Amino acid sequence: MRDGKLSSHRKVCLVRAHGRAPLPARDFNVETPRWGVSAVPTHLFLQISRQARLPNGQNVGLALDKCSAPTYAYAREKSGGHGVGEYVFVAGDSFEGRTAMGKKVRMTGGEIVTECLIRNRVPYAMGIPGHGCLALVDAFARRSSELRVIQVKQEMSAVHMADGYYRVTGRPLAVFTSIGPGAINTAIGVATCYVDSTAVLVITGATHTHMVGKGVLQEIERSHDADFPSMLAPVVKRYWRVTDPGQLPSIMQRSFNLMTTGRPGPVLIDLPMDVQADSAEVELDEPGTRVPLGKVKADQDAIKAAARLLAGASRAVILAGGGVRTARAYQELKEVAEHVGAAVVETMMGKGVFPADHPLFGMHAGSKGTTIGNKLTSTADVLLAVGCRFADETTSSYRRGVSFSIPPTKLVHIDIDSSEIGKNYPVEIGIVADAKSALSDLLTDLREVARPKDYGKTPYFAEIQTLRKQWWDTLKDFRESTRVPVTISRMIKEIREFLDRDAIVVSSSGNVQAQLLQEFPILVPGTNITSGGFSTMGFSLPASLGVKLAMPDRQVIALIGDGDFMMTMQELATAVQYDLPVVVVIANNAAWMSIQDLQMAAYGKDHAYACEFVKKNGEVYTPDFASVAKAFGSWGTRIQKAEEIKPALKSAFSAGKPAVIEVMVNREFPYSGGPAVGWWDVPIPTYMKEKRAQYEAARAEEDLT
Ligand SMILES: Cc1ncc(C[n+]2csc(CCOP(=O)(O)OP(=O)(O)O)c2C)c(N)n1
Ligand SMILES: [Mg+2]
Repeated sequence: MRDGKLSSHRKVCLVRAHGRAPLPARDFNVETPRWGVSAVPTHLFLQISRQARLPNGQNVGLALDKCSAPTYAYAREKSGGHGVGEYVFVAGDSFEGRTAMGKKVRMTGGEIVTECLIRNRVPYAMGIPGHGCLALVDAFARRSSELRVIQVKQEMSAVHMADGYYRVTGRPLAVFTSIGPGAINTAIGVATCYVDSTAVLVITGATHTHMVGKGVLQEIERSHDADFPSMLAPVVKRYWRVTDPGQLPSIMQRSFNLMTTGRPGPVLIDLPMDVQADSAEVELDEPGTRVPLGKVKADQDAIKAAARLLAGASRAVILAGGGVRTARAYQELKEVAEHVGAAVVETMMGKGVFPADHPLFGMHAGSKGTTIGNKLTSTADVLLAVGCRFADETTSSYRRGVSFSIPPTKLVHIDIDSSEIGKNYPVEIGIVADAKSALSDLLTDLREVARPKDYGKTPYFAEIQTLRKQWWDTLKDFRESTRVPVTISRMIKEIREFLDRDAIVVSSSGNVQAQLLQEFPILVPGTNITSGGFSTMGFSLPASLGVKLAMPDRQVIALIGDGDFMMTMQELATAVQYDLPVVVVIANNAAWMSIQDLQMAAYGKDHAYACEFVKKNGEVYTPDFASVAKAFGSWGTRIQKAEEIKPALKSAFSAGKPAVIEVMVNREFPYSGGPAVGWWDVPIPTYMKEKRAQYEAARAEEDLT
């Protein structure tokens, strides 16, 4: 005790249990703990409680609190008759290294980061250790029962995995890396988070503060000393270069506030090796004492005006983006739509915020969208856009009248980020607010200004039903095709029929993603996870692992192209190692087929180049992914016929381990992909004279004011 060491080798972790009332105080003797709290039911722990004595000789009584695993205890100092501090004890650690709220304690940089992660209820840190984060990882090791390290096999995957976890839980995880290449590997993952507005805390190792500029191992110093944060600067909400461990409590607190509030996004803490290992006297605040509460509420006059506009509309459309998902405003969205009889059209990031079997579902607009979506959005009289940024894919590259006609359509744009309002289209009413709060306010005002519309009887409603049917009819050939190998359309039709309503579907760039958007109904809000605006290949597999980590009891399926799979396929090792039984369906066409399809659609059929995987002798090449999967220790099979899909899914979901279904899919254009709708500005080389002239004529119709 005198040297601050606890006598037992077992861990005793006493931390503040958020928001729970403590049980009556009992004494606890920290010198003779017999069980680790996290492993012991609280009532047992109460029985062994005696009295704790701190290094300064003070006695503390402990009040214990029942919580779910890991079980936390609640410690409260009784000095002076009232609780003044809370303590965290870990057997074998020095008290110096543990924290007392409301008191200064000496901790290393690594320990402060670890403590703050635990206090912010971060259960996992994913990453790869290296010499650049040794002291941080050592601090993790001392708290391993409270903060679990997940060993991904490439740092980009760590971010995707954390991202997947965040998207389904709304809770950020931490990613840690060494210095140099390990840190740079995170870039694509971080950019994906930034573009898609998801939160992750990235902590990268960096050159010792006293050696910057010397060119230590993995420092890049030729144009600027130890300047890694500048590489990520455009894709993080904020970064910090820490120079002293004493800065860390404040930085950690600000990083959590920043990444999870407003428009969420990733943040970076660049943590030099010496700062991880050096210590400082720090005082940690009680959790919750510096956390902003509430949502950004809309201007109520603007909401009133929007309600009046919507109530008077006869062709109202709600364009729902990722912001609806971030705010979990599903119910409010549905109620507003039903009150005014508005069609709901979703963006790529918004896919799945509205039940696809609802009669007001207007599907998707844009170049990869649907005919129904484009028709509805381009002919709307009032468009309520919520949590979206009018990206070029959604808007058919802003070509007038293809996906949108603003004006004459009157646009009400709600977004939490004021910079999105007016960026791409002029607004009738621009509202800065959280989507859930604004839609809820709008609903209140709508109820005041108009009775719920009997929308089922309107010609507009009938038109929505006709347009939707027409869209499905155009896909019939593809969806019901008996071709061998199977079309992607047929494959995803079979998959949808097999899956539970609330299965979580993860996808990233490629034909599968585009076709999921066009023809895969998401029935339960929030169950579609996709790399949206950054369209990142390699996202699906690691992101699906993060989803499964968060939702172990749900079906989690990653639908991936072969090219996409090969970018992060090593994470099958992570899936097997951590027993994360996701089902991975690889649509294998031995090509980056979506790009080849684009070459052919934009430039002509004879312009397919550099996309198919062929050997020197012209033979099509593909690895045997089913065998690869088995070699990783997962379940695997290769199929190519439509009727093999459901049985394969059944086996995969009952395999009790990660499973890979390699579906050989049709490579024959146009059966290789989905129909092109809308328009996309793909510049045509001037030497293709005729096509170039058509392209220039179309480009002239782009509304880029
Ligand atoms: C990291 C990354 N590199 C390149 C691209 C450009 N790109 C978009 S889709 C695609 C091909 C995807 O191939 P695959 O996963 O096999 O799906 P397919 O197109 O064959 O359906 C490429 C190269 C991208 N989106 N992301
Ligand atoms: Mg492919």
